[in-house]
This record gives sequence, C-alpha cells and structure tokens, in this order.
Amino acid sequence: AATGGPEELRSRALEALTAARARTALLTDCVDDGELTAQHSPLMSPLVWDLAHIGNQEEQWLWREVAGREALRPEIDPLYDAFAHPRAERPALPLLPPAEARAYAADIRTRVLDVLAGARLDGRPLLDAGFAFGMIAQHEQQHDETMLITHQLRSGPAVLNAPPPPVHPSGPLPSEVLVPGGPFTMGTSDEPWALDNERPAHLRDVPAFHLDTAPVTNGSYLAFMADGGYTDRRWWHPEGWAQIREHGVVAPLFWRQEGGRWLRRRFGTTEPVPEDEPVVHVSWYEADAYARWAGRRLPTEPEWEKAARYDPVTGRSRRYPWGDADPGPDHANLGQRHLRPARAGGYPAGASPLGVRQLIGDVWEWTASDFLPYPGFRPFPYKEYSEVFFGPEHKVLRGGSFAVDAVACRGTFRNWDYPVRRQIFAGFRTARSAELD
Ligand code: AVJ
Ligand code: FE
Repeated sequence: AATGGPEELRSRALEALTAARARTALLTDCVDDGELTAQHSPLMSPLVWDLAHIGNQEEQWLWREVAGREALRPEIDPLYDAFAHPRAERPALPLLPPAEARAYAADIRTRVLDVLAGARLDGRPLLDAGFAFGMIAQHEQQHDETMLITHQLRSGPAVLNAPPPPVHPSGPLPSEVLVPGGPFTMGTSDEPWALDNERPAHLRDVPAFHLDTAPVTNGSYLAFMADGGYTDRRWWHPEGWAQIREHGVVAPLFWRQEGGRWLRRRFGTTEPVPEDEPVVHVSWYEADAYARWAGRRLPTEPEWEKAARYDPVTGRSRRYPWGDADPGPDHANLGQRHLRPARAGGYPAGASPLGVRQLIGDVWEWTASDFLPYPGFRPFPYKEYSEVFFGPEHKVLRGGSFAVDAVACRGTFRNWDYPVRRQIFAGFRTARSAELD
C-alpha cells in the first residue's frame, strides 16, 4: 500500500516507476526497429507509439503539471493523443523513430526523478501520497500490458521467455462457493493510488449468490464447443450471434484445429490447448454464451467485488482476497512473471475467506456489468481516463491477468472494454443466484 511517511512514499514511487520502465525496455528491446514501427494488428498501435506515448503522458503530468515546468516537446502532443488518432492510423503518423522515442522517454524520466526527489507528497490532491507518480507508473504498466497484447498478435518466432507458473497441488475443490447476501462496502476512499473510477467507497446490497471457485477452464470450454455451443443460437446474445456469424468465430482467438485436436499459438509458439488452464482470449459474448449454456450467468461487478473483498467475519472489505498485504508471488500470478495463466484452482495462499481462488491475476474476468460511475464519482485528474468511457458500450473486467503489474491491480480495480474484444487476456467465471436454494 502506498502509505507511510513521505520517504517511504517517495521510495515506493521510485520503485514503481523504475519497475515499469524495466518492463517497457524488456518489451521493446527484444525486437528490431522494423518490428517496433510495424503494425502487427489494426487493433493495436505500433510498439514505438506506446513507447513515446508513455513518455509524453509522463511529461504532461509529472513535468508540466506537478513540477509546473515548460513543455519540452509540445509539438508532439497531438501525435500521442490517444483520442486524436485511431490505433489503425497511427503507423502512418510522423512518429518519433525508435531511437528518438527511447531518448525522449529517458530524458523525461531523468527530469521526473529529480522532481520526485524534491517533491512534497502532500498539500495538493494530485500529489497526496504521491498519487501522480503512482498514476503514471500505473499508466506505463497498462501500456506494457497493451504491448504484451501486441506481442501476442505478432507473427514470427518467440522473442519473450518466462518460466511456467507454479503448480499448486490441491485436493478436489468445490465447484462453487456461496457468498452470503447483505450489504458490503464497494470501491474505496482511502486506497492512495486508486484511480477515479474506483471511488468513492459506498454500500451495495448484494443478494446471496454462488460463484465458481476458479475461472472456467479450457477443458470446460471445449465441452461447450463439443456440444455445439457456437452453432446454437439459444445461448447467444443477439449481437454476439451476429458477430460470430459474420466473422466465422468457432473457438477462442489464437486457437486452431489440427488432426482433430485444438492447438493454440502463444507468443510465437504453438501448443496443444491445456485443459486445466483458465480459458483466455474470449469475448464477453462468448463468456455470456458459455454461462447460459451451463445454466448459469456472468457475475455482476458488485458480486465479483464482494467475493474478492468481503470478509464475512468482520464485515469489512479488504484490499485483496487474501487480506490487506500487497500481492506477493504466492498470492497471485501477476506482473508478467509468467507468460500464461496458472492452472485453475491454484494459488491457495491467494484464496478469499470463502475459498474463491485466483480472483486476482491469471486472467481478466468479464462481468455482466456495464462500465458506470459509482455514486459520488468525480473525474480525477482528467475526464479522459474514465468518464468518457462510461456507458452501456463497455463491459467491466475485474481481477487483472498474468500481464498486469501489482501496482495496477487491487480488489477495487476496474478495467473495461468492448464486448467483442478477444485479444485482451480475458477469461471469466460463472455465477448463479441463491434465491432458488
Ligand atoms: C483502462 C486498460 C482500458 O488501455 O485503454 C491507458 C488504460 N488509459 N492510457 C486503456 C489507459 C490511458 C485503458 N484501460
Ligand atoms: Fe495511455
């Protein structure tokens, strides 16, 4: 948690910024300039855009806004304004070439570390508990996840490597857990680096429901496929049905069938689909259809957060399923330490008090809910982070994936995307209401 005295906050901010830059380097130093400037998918920016955008965002917030200094490269602002140009058009822009983009981001960082060394980390909402520095570290980590998605979409041999996630042997787990009904505290007013859409803390009544103990696996998803799930209109939201018909979707993204078995490509290698891993690269529509086929439904966002944070003994909402401690390697598969989700049912040390596993890390989890503001929401520090995205066109994802850093992941963290999106590291788990018990 970003709490403690000013020196501790300063060193946390320094650590968070430094870790983010090390990951950015890992993702951008392993490919040549041609690959940095290429468009690997019309869904994504060229990697070199993310690189300079990271620096530009840091310049705007930490150099100009926090330190009150003159803009260093005001002429490039429009190139790296995410709202000015759709991703598909970014390769055609006069972007900084790779060496210049690296030098620009490094120059800003040197200046920002000077600012951090002398900054008062209080007295101004933007600086309270080092918020602006934490926000920029989270921003860079979010773009690192975006760049990892670009790596997954690129063709060619593997350039990234990581050890497999740990296998945690466990006896059979119950397939679902009962979360008791009643009010709980959703969102936060006191997590120092929580972003605007996670605020403020407020009470929500959530009737009793059952939630899958673990994310839905490839094996279970294969059963849905084998049962004709993709050809049975009954299971599909009308828009989802139209989308799979139009694009000929018959399996998760990156899967292909060969000799009667399913293979999947990940980060430049191909492997048989592992049945015991959480399914990933499915759209909200696919998750929704699977749940209906299974006689269940996606959890709502308040249900997800209650399962992840509510402590039935004290009635308090905690920072994480396991308590208030920052995530460690035994709690959750986060931070790109591994390039895949761990087996479903792992991470016993990260379980919630009720025994729900892997709510944090592994795969983002689609929820049934639209991305909407909490009562009392105030945009901070800019409307373009959250406010402009509120509405029924975006669905909420929770919990983070193996590609999310701990600094950008907590029980209150909210992600969102269009329901058709499949390139993100998204899976899901299912729920059912308990009122019929
Ligand atoms: C919160 C992941 C949806 O990548 O579009 C990065 C994060 N906002 N730069 C995104 C973000 C501005 C955002 N998501
Ligand atoms: Fe951004």
